[in-house]
Amino acid sequence: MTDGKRFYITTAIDYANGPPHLGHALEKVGADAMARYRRLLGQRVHFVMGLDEHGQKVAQTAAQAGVTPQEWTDGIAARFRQAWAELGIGNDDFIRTTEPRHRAAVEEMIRRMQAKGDLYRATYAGYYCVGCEAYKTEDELVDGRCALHPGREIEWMEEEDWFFRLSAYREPLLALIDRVDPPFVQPVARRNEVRRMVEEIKDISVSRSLMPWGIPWPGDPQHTVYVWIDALTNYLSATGFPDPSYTETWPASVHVIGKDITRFHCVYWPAMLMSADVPVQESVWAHGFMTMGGGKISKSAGVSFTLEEAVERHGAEALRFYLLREIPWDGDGSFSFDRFDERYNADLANDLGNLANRVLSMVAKYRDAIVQPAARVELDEHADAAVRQYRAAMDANLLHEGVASAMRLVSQANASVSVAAPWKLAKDPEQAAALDSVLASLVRSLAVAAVLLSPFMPQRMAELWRRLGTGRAEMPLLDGVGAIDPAGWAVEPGEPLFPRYEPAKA
Ligand code: ME8
Repeated sequence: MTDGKRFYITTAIDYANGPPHLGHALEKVGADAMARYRRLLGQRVHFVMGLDEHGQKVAQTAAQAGVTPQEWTDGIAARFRQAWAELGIGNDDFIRTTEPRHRAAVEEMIRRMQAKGDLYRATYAGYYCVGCEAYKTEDELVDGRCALHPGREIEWMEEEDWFFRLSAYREPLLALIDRVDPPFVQPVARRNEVRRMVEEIKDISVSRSLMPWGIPWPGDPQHTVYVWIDALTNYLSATGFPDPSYTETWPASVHVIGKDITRFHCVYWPAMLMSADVPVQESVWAHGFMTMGGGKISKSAGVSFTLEEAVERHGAEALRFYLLREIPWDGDGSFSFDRFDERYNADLANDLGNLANRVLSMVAKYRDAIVQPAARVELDEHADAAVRQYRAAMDANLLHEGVASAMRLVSQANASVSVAAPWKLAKDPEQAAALDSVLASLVRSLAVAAVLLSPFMPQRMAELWRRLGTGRAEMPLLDGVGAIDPAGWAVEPGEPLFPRYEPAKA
């Protein structure tokens, strides 16, 4: 990321063949937390999400529903937008691959790749998995089916297509993948896998004949553009490409995607960009997979609950918190309602919620709700250390460690309440200054925690910030957190921030 340039962050654009599920949600809230963290650093952020609407899988689903593909995707797009709004995702744009601005960008990419001499006609004969929307080789099949979509029949395809001379980019791709600073493939643990993909690189078919639901191939309308070539270009269309102003946003700082689609983002996409003489994205962050009961969460796996149900359990903000605290952002994890309930009560209702409640009530009771000027105590040092640990974790995109460092501060604050016993200090007039210090350090720790947790729970933390009575509507940037001084704040105790969850008795 260069100074002055926007921090441009994107997520994968989900297939429009079904409504959003919890696996999609994990990716979107993670990317949203990354975007919000960058804003906390004072960077100019541009955050784009969207929907992958073309291709055989979507066309088949629409046909089964008895509607046109466009009618189908219009309905699905509305559901996706609504789900992301309910989860408090602060994206700046939402791009649909059926939009004219996207088609113009795809056509320009094809034109440039063609001008480079990288596109040629040849016959493709091989397997195609509609679930992956990808070509498969014989040795990728398990019992004659796609390993990721065993419920689907694999298709045999034989047709004359347009091919992309991907193999010509082997050396520059290897150099890109081996780059140390900044690493292109992140987390770095995924680098070798991608390197092997590049070592075995072959030219790929990039058009489909007889597949009407897609962007017509420029100059050869019998063909449509292969859906992955179409979809990947969304990152560029959202910047206004080919209008020259696209360089105000492009290259992307990071594409946030799942580990199942690294081949497309770390091999095909940079090669397409090189071919089109467009700068390559700066990095790819490939998060892991969330499972439920050991199984994959996706439409094809037949999930047993909806995203709405997960949101309803304890609210959208608690779901964001749970997903990003529980599932390492650089690896895999599992979702369970039992664990969600446990985390909600332990971390949010007890640790954070009770802390806020107790501290605000004590300031109200002992100091007429006004925080007094006071000397720093040990808890203030813990708060400063938490900010440093948080920053190191978040700079490395380790969101789960970022949340954990904020929650450690919350535990330290709770421990300091038990040790200092403000209710005893309040009885002794000689301890007035000590009581002021304890209360001020607790309020300050809450303020620091509110800022650190704001990328994870933006609305609840804004509410906590308001109740701290800071006198300023906006939270400070991360750099200003160390200087937070709560003297003079007029706190407002109120309803619990996170009411305790009591499961209905059977
Ligand atoms: O792959 N856990 O769409 P998609 C974590 N349209 N992440 C998950 C997940 C899970 N259980 N299930 C899915 C596509 N994802 C293409 C992308 S981008 C130009 C085109 C993630 O709907 C998945 O890894 O199958 C991907 O990043 C995103 O959700 C969309 O998956």
